[in-house]
Amino acid sequence: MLAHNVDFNLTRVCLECLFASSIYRIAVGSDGVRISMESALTARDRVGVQDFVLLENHTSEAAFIENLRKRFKENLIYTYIGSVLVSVNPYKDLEIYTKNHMERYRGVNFYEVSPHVYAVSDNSYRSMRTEHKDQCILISGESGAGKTEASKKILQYYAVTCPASDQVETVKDRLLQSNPVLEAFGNAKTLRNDNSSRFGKYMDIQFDFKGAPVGGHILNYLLEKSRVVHQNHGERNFHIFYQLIEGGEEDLLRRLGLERNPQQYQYLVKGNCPKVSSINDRSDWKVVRKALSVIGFSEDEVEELLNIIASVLHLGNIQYGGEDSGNAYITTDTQIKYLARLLGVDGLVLKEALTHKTIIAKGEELKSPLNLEQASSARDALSKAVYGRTFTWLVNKINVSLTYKNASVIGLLDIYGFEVFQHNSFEQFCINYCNEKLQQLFIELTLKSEQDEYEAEGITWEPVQYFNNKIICDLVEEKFKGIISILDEECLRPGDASDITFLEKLENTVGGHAHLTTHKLADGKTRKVMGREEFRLLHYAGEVNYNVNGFLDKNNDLLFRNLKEVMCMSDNKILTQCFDRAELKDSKRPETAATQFKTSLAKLMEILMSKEPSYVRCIKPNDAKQAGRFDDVLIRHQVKYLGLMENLRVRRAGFAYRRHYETFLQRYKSLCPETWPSWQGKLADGVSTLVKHLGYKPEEYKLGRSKIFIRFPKTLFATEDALETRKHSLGERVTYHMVLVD
Ligand code: AD9
Ligand code: MG
Repeated sequence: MLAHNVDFNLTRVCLECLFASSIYRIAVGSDGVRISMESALTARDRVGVQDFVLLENHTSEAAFIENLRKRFKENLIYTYIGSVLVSVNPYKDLEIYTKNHMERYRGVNFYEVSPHVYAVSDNSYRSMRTEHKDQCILISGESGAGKTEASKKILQYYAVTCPASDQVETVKDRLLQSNPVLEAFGNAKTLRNDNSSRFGKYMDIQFDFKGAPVGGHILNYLLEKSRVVHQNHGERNFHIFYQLIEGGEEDLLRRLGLERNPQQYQYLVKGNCPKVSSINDRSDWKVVRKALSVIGFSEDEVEELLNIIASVLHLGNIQYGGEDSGNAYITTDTQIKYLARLLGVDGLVLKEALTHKTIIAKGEELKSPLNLEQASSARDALSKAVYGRTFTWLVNKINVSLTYKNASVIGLLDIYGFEVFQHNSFEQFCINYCNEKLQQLFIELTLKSEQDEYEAEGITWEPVQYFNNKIICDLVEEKFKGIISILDEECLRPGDASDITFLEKLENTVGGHAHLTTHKLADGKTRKVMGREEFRLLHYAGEVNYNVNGFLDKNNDLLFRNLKEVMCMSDNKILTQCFDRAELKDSKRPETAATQFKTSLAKLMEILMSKEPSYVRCIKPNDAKQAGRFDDVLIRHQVKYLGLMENLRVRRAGFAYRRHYETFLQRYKSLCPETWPSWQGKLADGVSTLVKHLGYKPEEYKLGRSKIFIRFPKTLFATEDALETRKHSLGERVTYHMVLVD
């Protein structure tokens, strides 16, 4: 029996026992240990139940949310649905992540301790070790719900509790230090989260036969590159730009030609939000610099990396003028001078490439001038490409330093949650498609593992009905008829293809689909206003209107050939790895962004399917990023789209509780004269004798090969209450003993 909320300094220990849902207060004083017990009912009233399957009214969303609220008030941010961990972001530091806490969860059975992300971590670790099966922990939830924090806590848990050695220490350090680096380059302040991950991340942690972490590997998904050149009001560009400007040493900034004022840079002023109270760019800069050297970046590599970051800022400050002919010319020669030096390219060639485009037609190279608008978007396309590819290079570099090994693995998935904004674009379309895929996986695997257990134990059960969102995944990804195919077709079609023709094609091809509506197809019954440039998808999590503006450009993600050529000529060693000359020779059109994403998601699903999953479902309690605020409407919405009620239904459709015979008998043997003080025969017979004595009706339970399955929580509660009465009659000493052996 382990505890949470334990504070030895205060000499007051509050133990919450999961199984009994009772609170045992133990006062540790100079006179020894005193134990008092709140009644199970009072305790349940105050702190709710630790596992939603124990809720009396399990179909009620209101009861579900009430339970979350009670626990949140008591700073109990974790609750289970069976083995799924639900976590509510406390928006304050809780004293529940100390080394003592880690020790408490180490090697202890999932159900014997209070819900915690460490329990999930430990459970996966032990399953990996004992069952020799690769594991993965899937962390989901909307922006700001606490996914990245949860993934960091899991990583820290392994770093602290797993066996160590000198070589392992290096890997542990690198694994841990990869976080600040990737966050600096891949996270940004958004309206929803001051440290929002703008890329998806899947990280494998590899363990050797002794269970020590010996390596790792990171896969990154769809960085939100558009942020490099544009930020909405109240948002920022990626952290690294501000860190460099605020924290960079004087001579470094001088070398890079940068001023210590973010407002000087066009790419940093769009959101009008250079400073964020919760962020200290200067000290973060130090952390990142240190992390880069721990990971193994040489000074030269860091220099080249920073040259690239500074170049992006200079690119943003390139301005154009228009000739009478309409052709664009560059008015800011200083930027070109800096860029030529930092990128290691010829300034004149770069200047030319930023104002002209070349195309190869019939084997001949044709050059034509760009107008103002075309030149600005060519410049922005270059900035996005340079930043995006450098980010991928960074991930690869970290991977090399983590030395990939063929070992047992625990994978951590921290990927963007479902997003619905006022204005939803291509990025939200991709992110929400990703969430459809994960939901599909979640439903399949949760149901499957449940069914597997019944099968293994020889228990018959009625499969539960659930909404299979495969229909939406197909709508997005099907060959020829799926939205991505239609979008790609428009991207490839020469001539008058535009965002609007894409929308029209959607109407003509999938207009009749139950999960897609457009303005033209809206039947008037729906009250939500829909723009003429929008299509609406009915996702499993709700309706989202997508504005098609920019879909073709973002999907094409094109960079003019001559700009690529300039980058290939760069002296910067990172850029020469990012821009390969072979790309220029390849006449095949590169895959579109959506298709690349679809392919990488399919691979991710394969990886996840091959592992045993655990889930952390994160919930954001309010939009104000404030501690102590529990916003009902917001939470209800998340409970709905995370599919938590469905998850609970699936879990409850079978049997709410299952326990190994031995554990069950040990706990309740005192309730039956034939099993008390000990049972000598077969465990299954002992359990059978015990439950018959307790008056369980046949429909209330089933006996499997090694476990008893109890259908309703109330059966368990009645047994618990009987136990409580019995404990009182036996006296506190026995009670204490029984708590500890549970
Ligand atoms: V996003 O999809 O990347 O925009 P996340 O990753 O879900 O989002 P994140 O983990 O970054 O959210 O959490 C947002 C903020 O909530 C953090 O910066 C912390 O200030 C706060 N947070 C989250 N989890 C915890 C926690 N367990 N304890 C304390 C927390 N604070
Ligand atoms: Mg995050």
